[in-house]
Amino acid sequence: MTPRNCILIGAPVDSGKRRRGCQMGPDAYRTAGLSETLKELGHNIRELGNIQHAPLREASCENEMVYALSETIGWTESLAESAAKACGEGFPIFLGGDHSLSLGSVAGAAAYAASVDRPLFVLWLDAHTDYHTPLTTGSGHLHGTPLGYVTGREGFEAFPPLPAVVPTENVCLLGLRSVDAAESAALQTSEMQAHDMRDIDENGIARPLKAFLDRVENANGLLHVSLDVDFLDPSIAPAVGTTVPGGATYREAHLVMELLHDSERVTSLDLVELNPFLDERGRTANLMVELTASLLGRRVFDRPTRSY
Ligand code: 5AB
Ligand code: MN
Ligand code: MN
Ligand code: MN
Repeated sequence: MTPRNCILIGAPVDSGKRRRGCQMGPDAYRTAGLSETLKELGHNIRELGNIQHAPLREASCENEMVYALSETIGWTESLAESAAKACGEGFPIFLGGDHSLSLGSVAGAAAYAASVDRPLFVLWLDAHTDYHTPLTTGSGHLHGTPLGYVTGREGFEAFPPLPAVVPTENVCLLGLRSVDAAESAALQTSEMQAHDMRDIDENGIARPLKAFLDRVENANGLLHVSLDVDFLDPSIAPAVGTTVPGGATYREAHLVMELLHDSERVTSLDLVELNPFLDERGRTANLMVELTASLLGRRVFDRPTRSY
C-alpha cells in the first residue's frame, strides 16, 4: 500500500446549527486514536492542531431564520484557504465540527482541483442532502447548505465567492432518508446522483458507488469524501444531533470505505457532525476512526486488488 501524507486539520465548527457539541469533535477523534491508527497503517501524519475561523464581519440575509451567519462565513473563509493549501501538500482530513465546515473544505478542494486542471468529484455520505441555500432553509441551520454552496446555487451572496463551482453531475449522494421539499425540488433539476436508503436496500450500496468511482477514474478526477455521522444507523452511531433511523449498517459503511480505498481516488476527507456530548462511551468516535482506517487501507487479509 502506498503511504499517504495525511494532514489532520481540526475544525471545531459548531455554528451550523443550534445544538452545541460538535466543537468537541476534533478532540474526540484524537482521544479515539486517529493519528496512531493511521500511523500503524504506515501513513505519514502531520497534525495541524485546530484551526480558527477568519475574523468575523457583519453579514445579513433576507431569511431571518438563518443562524450564526457571520461565524459560518468566517469558517468558510479559513477552511477554504486551509483546504486548498493542504490539498497541494498531501491528503487533508478535516476533523469536524458540524457539516457547515464543508462549505469551506469542498470550496478549497475545488479551487485546488481547478489549479491543477482536474475535475473535482464529491461523494456525500449522509442521511440528508444538505442542498439548501440560506434562502430555502426552514431551520436556518447552515449545516444543511454545503452542497448548495459548492454547486453554485443562488442565495450565498454574503459568502466568499466560489473560486470554482462543483458541477452537480460530479456529485454522488449515498444514504439519504430525510430530504426537505425545497431540496427535493432543486435536486430534480440538478444532475446529482442521489441514492436513498430504499435504493440501497434494493440494489446494494456497492453498485452505485462503483459506477460513480468509474466516472471519477475515467475523468481522471480528484475525489472529496464528506462523511456525516448520520449516514450511519443511529444504533451504531448515536453521537449526532440529527439521528434518522434506517441508516447504513456497520458492514455497508465499511464496504464503502474499502471500495474507496481500492479505487485509490480519494484526495480529501471530512469527518463531520460527531457530537461527543451525545456519545456512549466513545463508540461513535471509535467507529469513525475505524471507518477512516478502512478508507486508508486496513483490511482483514491481503488479497489481489480487484479492478472494476
Ligand atoms: B446535516 C434539515 N434538512 O435543513 C435542515 O446533518 C436537516 O449536515 C439538515 O446533514 C441536516 O435543517 C444537516 C432538516
Ligand atoms: Mn446529515
Ligand atoms: Mn450533513
Ligand atoms: Mn446533523
